[in-house]
Amino acid sequence: MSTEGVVLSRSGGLYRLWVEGKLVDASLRGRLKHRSATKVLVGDRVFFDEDEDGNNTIEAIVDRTSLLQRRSPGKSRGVREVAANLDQVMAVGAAASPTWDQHMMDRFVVVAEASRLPVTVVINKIDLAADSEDLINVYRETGYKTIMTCASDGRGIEELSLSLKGKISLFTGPTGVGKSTLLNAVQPGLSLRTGEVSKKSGAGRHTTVSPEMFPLHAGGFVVDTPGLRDIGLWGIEPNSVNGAFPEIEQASQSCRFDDCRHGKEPDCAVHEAVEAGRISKMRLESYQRFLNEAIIAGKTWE
Ligand SMILES: Nc1nc2c(ncn2[C@@H]2O[C@H](COP(=O)(O)OP(=O)(O)OP(=O)(O)O)[C@@H](O)[C@H]2O)c(=O)[nH]1
Ligand SMILES: [Mg+2]
Ligand SMILES: [Zn+2]
Repeated sequence: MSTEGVVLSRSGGLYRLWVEGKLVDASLRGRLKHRSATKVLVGDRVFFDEDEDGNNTIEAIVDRTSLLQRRSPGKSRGVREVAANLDQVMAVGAAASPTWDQHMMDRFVVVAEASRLPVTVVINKIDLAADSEDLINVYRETGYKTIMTCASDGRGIEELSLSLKGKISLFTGPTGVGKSTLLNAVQPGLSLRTGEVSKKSGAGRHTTVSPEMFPLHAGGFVVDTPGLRDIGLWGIEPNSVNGAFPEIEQASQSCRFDDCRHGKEPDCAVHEAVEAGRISKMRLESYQRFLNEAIIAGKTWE
């Protein structure tokens, strides 16, 4: 008789499963170890058997409802599968320390869109910057769900907890922005390791080393992941890029040309919206940059 469990984490060949409120360690059945076999990921629902010696072996993976993938930056072609069966992605940035980088946030949003996952933009460390409200407004105006947090004084933590309740959520973003600290604030018993931001470079130091999922008392699961320095968009469908910029898509309906790239074309409604302050100039820059990346990568692929 097989038992069903959820994969919380992996360490070498050992998988930690959550089985009706208990932790169980299991390894893979031979055929699941093959290179061509589907990799077992954090968030996967699996069936396992226990032998007479008490060793647990994962026999099968249940069909996934979603799959979050990411690409390395630059030209390397590896696609990484990050986690399975997620309901949503929380893209976390810091208002300061490390310095806020809107293009990077836009990238994380595109990556979630490309895996067809709903994304919430979280801006943490609002205690360290006076302009946090301006940073988040850019996303509020796009229609994305947004949350402002301060893990150190608790602002926004209740709102964050509420949006995690009953769902499987993955935290992603640059290193050092406070993903693990936020999760500790949501559920203090988690005791996740958190790092110091280097005074010199202002950058974090990769305190979290591999994706790990945790059950929430309130219901649902959260996945903490290691921060990324950069993230590639090659091979991503231009449509996924479009999907991550709903405000630009909407305005472009009124451009004179159907195929307007919002460059130097006349009567470009997107440019008009930027000039009128209704669309962020930085967002348009991200959009154009990412579309170029996606299209150029698509061409070299054919
Ligand atoms: N001032 C301030 N510091 C914070 C806040 N949230 C986190 N920090 C600090 O930021 C540093 C990095 O936090 P982590 O939680 O380790 O960051 P992380 O995003 O998990 O980093 P990686 O695991 O490397 O991806 C720690 O020193 C935290 O104490 C906040 O809201 N305000
Ligand atoms: Mg961390
Ligand atoms: Zn246009």
